[in-house]
Amino acid sequence: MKYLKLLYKMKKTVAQIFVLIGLCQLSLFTKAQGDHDLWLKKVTPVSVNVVAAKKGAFVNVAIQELQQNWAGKANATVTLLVKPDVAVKDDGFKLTANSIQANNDMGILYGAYELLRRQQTGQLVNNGEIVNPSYQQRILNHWDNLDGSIERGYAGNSIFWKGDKNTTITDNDKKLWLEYARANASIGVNGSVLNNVNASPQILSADNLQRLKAIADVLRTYGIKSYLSVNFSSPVRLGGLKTSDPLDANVIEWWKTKTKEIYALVPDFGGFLVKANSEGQPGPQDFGRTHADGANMLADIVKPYNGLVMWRAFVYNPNDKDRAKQAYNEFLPLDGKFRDNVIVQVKNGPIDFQPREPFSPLFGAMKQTPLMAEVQVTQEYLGHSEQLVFLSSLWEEFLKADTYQEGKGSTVARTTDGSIYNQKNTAIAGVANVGLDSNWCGHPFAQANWYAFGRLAWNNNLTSEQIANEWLQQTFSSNISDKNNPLAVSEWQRNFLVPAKKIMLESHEAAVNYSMPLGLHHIFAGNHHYGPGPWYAPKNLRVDWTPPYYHQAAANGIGFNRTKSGTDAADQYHPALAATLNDVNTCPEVYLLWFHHVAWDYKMRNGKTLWDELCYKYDSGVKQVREFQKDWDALERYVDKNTFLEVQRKLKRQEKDAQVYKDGCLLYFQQYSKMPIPYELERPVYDLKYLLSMDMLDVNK
Ligand code: GCW
Repeated sequence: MKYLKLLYKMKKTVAQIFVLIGLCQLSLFTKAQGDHDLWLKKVTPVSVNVVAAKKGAFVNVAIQELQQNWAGKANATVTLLVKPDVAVKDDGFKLTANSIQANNDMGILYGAYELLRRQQTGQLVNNGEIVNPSYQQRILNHWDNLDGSIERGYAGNSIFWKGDKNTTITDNDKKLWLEYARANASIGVNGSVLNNVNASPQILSADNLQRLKAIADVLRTYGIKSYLSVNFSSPVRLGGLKTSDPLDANVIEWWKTKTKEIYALVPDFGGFLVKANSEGQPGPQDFGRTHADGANMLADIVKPYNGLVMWRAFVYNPNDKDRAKQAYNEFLPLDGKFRDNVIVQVKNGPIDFQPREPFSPLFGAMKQTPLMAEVQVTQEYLGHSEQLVFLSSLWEEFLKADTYQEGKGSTVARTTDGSIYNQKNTAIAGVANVGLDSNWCGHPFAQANWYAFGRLAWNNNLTSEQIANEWLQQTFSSNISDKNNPLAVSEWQRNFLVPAKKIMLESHEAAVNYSMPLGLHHIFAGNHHYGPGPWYAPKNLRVDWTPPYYHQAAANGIGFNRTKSGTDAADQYHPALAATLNDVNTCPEVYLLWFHHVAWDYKMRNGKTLWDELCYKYDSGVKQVREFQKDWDALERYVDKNTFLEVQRKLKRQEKDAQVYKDGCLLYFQQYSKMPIPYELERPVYDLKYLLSMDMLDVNK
């Protein structure tokens, strides 16, 4: 019944939406949009005949997409069939070169995007190929504030919220939301949390819920569910109650009424995301209750509506000896205590989206509670939207990391996607990098991170190379001189695709090298996290917000001792892995200073001292960026002028940034190592004194 009503509502909006879709496609012709159209470049379509027995809303969108973007055989007939197939899971589908079969309408639309992607990237379709999603919910988390600003957003203000103007909804807003939804659907993203996890209680005000409805009505066109982050003390701060204790009857009643109000406006509302008792946010612990008490209270309330509660495990308090241990310590004892519509959202690493972290030990360890990984698409710690860093490599490394929890091969991917544990709900989240900038993400290559998140959420087995290949081809192939000429195509692949892909695939390691190699972490400049700040330690700041807490540099060496003789964090991993990590001789060197405090003259496996190796790593990071600059310049004739110049300019800045990192970190650490920078390496170009007082965010602009 509820579903029927929803369908009715959808039909009502379908007409409006089609006008909008038309508008948004038209604008591609009327306005030079630069790279606003992302990887969905407008093509001159080849004619195609699409046949569908039943035409639901998403099937109609699929037909339109196929007709407008077909790049397969001319005059082919494509059949769309909604018919269950045992091998097809959720909104997956079965493909041939000219048919799509799926369990539901949405599967047909995903199938259409896949078929088009194969055509544009020259990948063959195997007859009867089954393409299933790894996770049921593939969600972008927007850290958008109601005033329009975005926490850790580097691409302009929010596309959803506008401060005072939150109540006016323009055609332009709707057009943008629709384009956003289409881009997401094309890569398989099916959910958006519309506001910051540091949530204002006002998000649940009547006005803002009207706006939620307006957004949800548009996003639904492409199968995107809307979710909200909520503030745990909303009953007090918005509702005027005396307490927000999750076990208090009035509090429960308040949430029930609010939830009812939301579902009356948005019948397919996805549910709540909660950051509780973390970084000053309120939570159930304020009332002596547990995270499970808080999550379960909300879960019971959204359950009748099929809603989900995503409860974040990003918790740490200033008094504990090791921040890296805290999420595990707090959440593991709660395993099995959550309702079945709660899913615990865990950041990929135990600390905080660092350039490189080992995976959080919660993955695989919580066996009776579904966990959803949270990765950060926005580049808080990886150069904002100034630096070219392809994050797919980081996420691939994370998803493929072995937890050993159920024997060898228990990768993070498999512990979260239902292939090892029998989770009822599976999901993954990415902190969005989308804003009002005309190219959405700030840096042209930051679009690739949005793309990669969606693709990995759909298929956690993809390689970064495959993803880079796809993205580059869809984004830049309009510059092939003649697409029908195989020679021109292979020339483009050789001279553009291969070198551009190389830059992307090396970019993450380069960033690690010039910022935080060998397991160093969180040695950023304070607050904005752009640039180095190993020295940053204001007297009044809690120590776990200062870099010296993390690098522990001293005369006797550098690194955080998390072994048995230190904080013992390594023992939070499965014994098979803990043994490897605990032993300095077997610990992977990429995590050396994460787990060990090591003497400056410690011998690395290549025979160099730790100090020399550190110098080499920083130096190689700088050199890699210089190579990217050269490689990029050679691609000029294959890229439109604006994009070419913008990337060129940003790479120039990235090179200066890398130099600042290298000089800042090495000169600062040298005060403790008292060893020379190997003479064969280039000398620092900055003075430490200058670097201590400069702000890289301003200086290298
Ligand atoms: O990475 C840190 C950020 C905060 C963020 C927090 C979190 C939304 O510096 O800006 O707050 O993590 O994930 O909750």
